[in-house]
Amino acid sequence: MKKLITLTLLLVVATASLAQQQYTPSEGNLKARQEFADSKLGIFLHWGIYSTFAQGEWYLHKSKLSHAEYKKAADGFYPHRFDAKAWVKAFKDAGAKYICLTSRHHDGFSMWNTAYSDYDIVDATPFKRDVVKELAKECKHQGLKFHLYYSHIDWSRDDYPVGKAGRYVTEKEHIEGGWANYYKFMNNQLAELITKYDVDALWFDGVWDHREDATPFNWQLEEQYAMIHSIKPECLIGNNHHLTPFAGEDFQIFERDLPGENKAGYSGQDVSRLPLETCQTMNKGWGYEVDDIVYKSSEYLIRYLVSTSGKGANLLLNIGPQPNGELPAESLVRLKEMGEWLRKYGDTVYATTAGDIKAQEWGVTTRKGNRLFVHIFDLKAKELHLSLSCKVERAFTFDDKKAVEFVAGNDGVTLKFDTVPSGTDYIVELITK
Ligand code: FHN
Repeated sequence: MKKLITLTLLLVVATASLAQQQYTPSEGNLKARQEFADSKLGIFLHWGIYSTFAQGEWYLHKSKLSHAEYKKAADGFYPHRFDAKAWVKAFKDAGAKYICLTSRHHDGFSMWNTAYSDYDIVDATPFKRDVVKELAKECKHQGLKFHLYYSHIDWSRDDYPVGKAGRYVTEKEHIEGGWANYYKFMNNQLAELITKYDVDALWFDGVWDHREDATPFNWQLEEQYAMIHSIKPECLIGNNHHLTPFAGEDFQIFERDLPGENKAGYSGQDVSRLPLETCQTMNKGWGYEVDDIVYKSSEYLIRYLVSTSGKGANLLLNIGPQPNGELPAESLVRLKEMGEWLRKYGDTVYATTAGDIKAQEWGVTTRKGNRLFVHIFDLKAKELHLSLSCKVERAFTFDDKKAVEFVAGNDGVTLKFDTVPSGTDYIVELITK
């Protein structure tokens, strides 16, 4: 069985990498990729009718509620404190350059006024406001890129072919012609999203739902991606399938791990040459959970952002908005503190590439042209040896431009400090040749 799964995976990966060579992104797409790669911080928003249960976005699955019962939440979804302008301002002030909102998560509820279902925020809730539209408009107004999460899984429609995760919640096991119908539905919705809201990127999730099928499941992604790119060639496509990118994808996603790492258990895939993005939570879960109150500190999140940049990737940092439309107070504190830090030190992060030295216990490095930024998080000594293949011409603290003494050797330089560097991120800038 194991052999069969490995073989299947190999086949999928081989087909995907072959097809990847065949996709030619447009000029506009390449430009959008570069802008994306330079942007470094995005805000992920898991928000839907599941928020009303305050038990996370998998509540329908976890509770084993019937869908008919779960659906009643739509009639109680009235986020009267939702204010797109205030949300986007908070994200912008935090230093984020884009947002990614769950337009439709696995529960199948659409957060926009879709023409292809009544199970949406305008038709099925007393709120009757199209939050995708309002956020798209505000992002454009305030200069942030607008990305949408879209689940390939649907736990509410009978025509979605039941996968691993939906067995508890989908009443029908299989209906003839289901996939063809569902695929058409998704493509209609995707075309609608791109045309109505001028989406900058689509973020897919759910392919892993059929990973354990005995016969490989054909998601027909290539046709779907081609359809998206035919409507808007510069719309970036990413897929959280936890594999190396497939044909037609424009960036690579990592979940809860930095590229090349696998502490959370979702990764292990090769790191591609596409722009990279790591999604991570501020607390534990993605969607709002009333008891999920232990948040990562701002210091931790700043260091995580810098470490993500050190790998040449973006951080897509998640917030689970409350059912009343407010962002949790704890997340606002972190946004504010990250923004303060980025206003001072953003130059060492935005538009940088991966540093010359891989992450060390003391910290990480980022690079911009001939400037190499040494981010020291935790150093116990007054000296720091850096193995470098380039020459260092000058070294100074980023904060106050004070010269830092350094001794050049055969394999790099040793920085010498008067006192042990301390703080969230003690940055030394090296001018290199
Ligand atoms: O099942 C989802 C989960 O709810 C969440 O959206 C995350 C975000 O990366 N993606 C899936 C798990 O891989």
